[in-house]
Amino acid sequence: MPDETQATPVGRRPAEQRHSSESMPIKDENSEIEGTREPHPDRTPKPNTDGPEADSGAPRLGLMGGGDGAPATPGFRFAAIGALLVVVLFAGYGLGRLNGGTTDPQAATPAGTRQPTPTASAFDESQPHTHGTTAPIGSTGRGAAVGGLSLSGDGLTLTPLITTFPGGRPQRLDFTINGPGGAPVTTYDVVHDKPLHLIVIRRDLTGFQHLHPVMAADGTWSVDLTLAEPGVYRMIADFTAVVGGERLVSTLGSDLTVAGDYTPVTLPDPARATTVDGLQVGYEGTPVTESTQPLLMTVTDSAGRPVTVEPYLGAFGHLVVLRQGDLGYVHVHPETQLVDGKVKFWLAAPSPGTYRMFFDFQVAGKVSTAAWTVVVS
Ligand SMILES: [Cu+2]
Repeated sequence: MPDETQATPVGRRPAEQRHSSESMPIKDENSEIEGTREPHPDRTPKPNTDGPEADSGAPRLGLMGGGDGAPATPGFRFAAIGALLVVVLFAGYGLGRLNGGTTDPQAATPAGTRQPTPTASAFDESQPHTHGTTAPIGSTGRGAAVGGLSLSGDGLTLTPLITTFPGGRPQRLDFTINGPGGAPVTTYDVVHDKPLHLIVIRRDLTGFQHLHPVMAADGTWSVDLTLAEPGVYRMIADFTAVVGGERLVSTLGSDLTVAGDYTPVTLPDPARATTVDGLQVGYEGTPVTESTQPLLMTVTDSAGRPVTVEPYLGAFGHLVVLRQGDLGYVHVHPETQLVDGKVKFWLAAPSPGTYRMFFDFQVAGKVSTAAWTVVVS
């Protein structure tokens, strides 16, 4: 893996170095990406009042075309299903990778999804989808499954070698994903350009980081991690392990702690627009539990002029949605083409509740993360 070890300045940074937006650069000696932290809400720019138009009209469920070049998995074409986008968004990363559509034989499993090899091609990373559920979108009307809530699932166990961190300075986070026999898994599919995606966030939904640890030959994943403030954090590993020829799409989570006085930060109020790195980012659409709805993200410069959103990690954006209360996790990818310059996701909310949505996107070669609070009724 490339060694990109130079610390970068605060703010926007080259895409190849990181994924999230926030303000504090984290030097990542061993990871390909640098993470930064989301600003605390009290430092979050005020929402614009002139955000995106209210909505996009009737949702049109349909096939999305094209490939984003993501996957290693041979191509099951969503198109083949020919029907309403079934990708169920929202279910924890796992399944999203989908399982094809209309005939999912298994119930969704939040922590892991077993995908026998023959059906591994049943999903296509190039299609909009959610990682983490096996349920076809809209099949139940009961919302999407979430991932990241358990240390184990489907015979895999997330095993952090250390879970206590000092506040405000980097420490190596090492962990393994142990297979059914106990030994660390060493074979993973590359999904969206990476074999494993790691989300770290404090329990109050501040300090979001999206990192890409690097794996040693023995299956130990490592990344330098800085947890800025005291509190309990959640690490969520999102990956597809290959075990005995089976592909296990999983999102497993563990707590990490920083000793000290913890003062939970209240989430910012719900808003449709925010500002990050000098860009205005808004969204249209309203997530509900009963159905999968479109969400369209618009990025403009500070003067409100549209800017060009570029592909990043095999897609025009990455949407991580975390539920307040348990940090239930959903990771969604957008349609493969921009829609009037907008990045279009499809999402079904897992339940009523309050969520924080994090949208990673790239403009002019640099990656930013916009975040919004969303209340689903
Ligand atoms: Cu990632």
